[in-house]
Amino acid sequence: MRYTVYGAIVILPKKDTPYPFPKPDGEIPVVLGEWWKGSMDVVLQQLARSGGAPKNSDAYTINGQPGDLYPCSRAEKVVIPVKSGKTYMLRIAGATMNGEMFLSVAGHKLTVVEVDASYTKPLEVDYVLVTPGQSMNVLLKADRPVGNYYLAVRPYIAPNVSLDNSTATAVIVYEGSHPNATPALPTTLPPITDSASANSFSKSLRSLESKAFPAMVPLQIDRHLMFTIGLAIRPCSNCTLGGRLSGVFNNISLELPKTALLQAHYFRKPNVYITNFPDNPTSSFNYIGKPPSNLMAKGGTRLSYLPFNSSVQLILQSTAIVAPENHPIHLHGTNFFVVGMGLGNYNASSDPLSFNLIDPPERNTIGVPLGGWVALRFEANNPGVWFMHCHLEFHTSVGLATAFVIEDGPNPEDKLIPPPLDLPPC
Ligand SMILES: *[C@@H]1O[C@H](CO)[C@@H](O)[C@H](O)[C@H]1NC(C)=O
Ligand SMILES: *[C@@H]1O[C@H](CO)[C@@H](O)[C@H](O)[C@H]1NC(C)=O
Ligand SMILES: *[C@@H]1O[C@H](CO)[C@@H](O)[C@H](O)[C@H]1NC(C)=O
Ligand SMILES: *[C@@H]1O[C@H](CO)[C@@H](O)[C@H](O)[C@H]1NC(C)=O
Ligand SMILES: *[C@@H]1O[C@H](CO)[C@@H](O)[C@H](O)[C@H]1NC(C)=O
Ligand SMILES: [Cu+2]
Repeated sequence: MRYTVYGAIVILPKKDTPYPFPKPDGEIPVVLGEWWKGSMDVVLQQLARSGGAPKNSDAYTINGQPGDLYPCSRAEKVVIPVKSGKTYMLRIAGATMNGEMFLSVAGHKLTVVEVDASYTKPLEVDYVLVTPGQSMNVLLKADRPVGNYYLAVRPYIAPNVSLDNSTATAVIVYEGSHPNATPALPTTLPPITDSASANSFSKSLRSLESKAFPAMVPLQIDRHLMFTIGLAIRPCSNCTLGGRLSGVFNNISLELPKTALLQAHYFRKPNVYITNFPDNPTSSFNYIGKPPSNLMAKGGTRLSYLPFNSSVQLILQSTAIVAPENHPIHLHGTNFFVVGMGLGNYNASSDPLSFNLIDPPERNTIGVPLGGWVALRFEANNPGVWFMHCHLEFHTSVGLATAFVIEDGPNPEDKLIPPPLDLPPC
């Protein structure tokens, strides 16, 4: 569970593969976390008992500290020392539980060069949005007068959704400035419910698409999929609310089996899952309009089967069922290209005309716009069973998840490797 995460795994480029931008003078991990006063187990027990939403967190953190705007951590705030004229790479990791975070540095521009470990065309911005599960490398040039500047994060929250709305800070301290001098707060951090800023940032990213780092966007599509995303209600006899708020793709909330999905697939164990996840919504309605009056969803362990090497286009369409929200959807096992993104209902005849098949961003987690859709493309060439889920911890824990079963290919290197000899028997 991410609430125990205190650091980041840093992936460095190979020695003979330099960064496709001038080597920064320093690299600074910026791990965004979320913190509850008290035991996380109790929060989870309360969630299970009520059937509703979990208790909001008490703070967001940067490298483990909430910073000056909370009463508790003034002495132990995170200080990031910099020298005038130097350029630093902030390695930002979104390890919050439920908060999708806007991040800005007072007085400074940020230049995004990498998202989810894939290089981008340099993008100069006043703020970034980092959802749980996303990572991002941004360059920060120490080109302002010597002084102290806040790096601040606060969440992007859908209207009518209750979430911790506090602001965490770290202090960027120029050499020659007093560490206790009062820093300036960024004026560029978007307001908490600012969907336009969230969407415009996500839409501005482009793959680097260079000779050394080409964007291998699938052009021929073998399989067209469309999954709606949202919340719904599932029966719950012993919940205090009488039902359980659940997360759904195509109206199906994932029920996790006792046997691991990958194990069942590898050993061909029957009756653990069925590969009949619907390729399209089973009922079509105005997804972004007034939700249907029946909020009930189905449960099931239904997965999507993909023959080896099929190229897939997946439309993720948000719905307004229970509450419209931006859901950060994360796919395991392969990256995808975000070839399209828009507001409203996806239109299969007109929207593909504006797809970017040249330099779309390559990611593994994408925030699906509140009241909108994204179009993703990927090659199913990594055999196994791969989870796809909303990276808001609450939503994934109540079933906003499914998985792709990707079959082995013909060559030895295209086959799923056997489990380790010490795989626990239960
Ligand atoms: C938020 O709730 C109000 C009152 O229930 C409603 O009028 C409004 O449409 C809701 N907004 C969204 C985005 O759902
Ligand atoms: C943040 O949440 C608190 C408590 O829920 C609320 O009183 C306050 O108005 C919220 N602030 C903003 C900026 O939404
Ligand atoms: C979802 O499934 C439930 C249970 O079968 C059904 O009652 C409901 O109408 C479905 N909702 C949608 C939006 O398809
Ligand atoms: C898989 O597809 C790639 C091109 O997308 C092709 O080069 C490769 O030969 C295919 N592999 C198999 C086993 O069909
Ligand atoms: C989809 O777009 C086409 C072309 O613009 C338009 O004729 C059609 O009405 C649209 N469909 C829907 C459901 O809006
Ligand atoms: Cu979600």
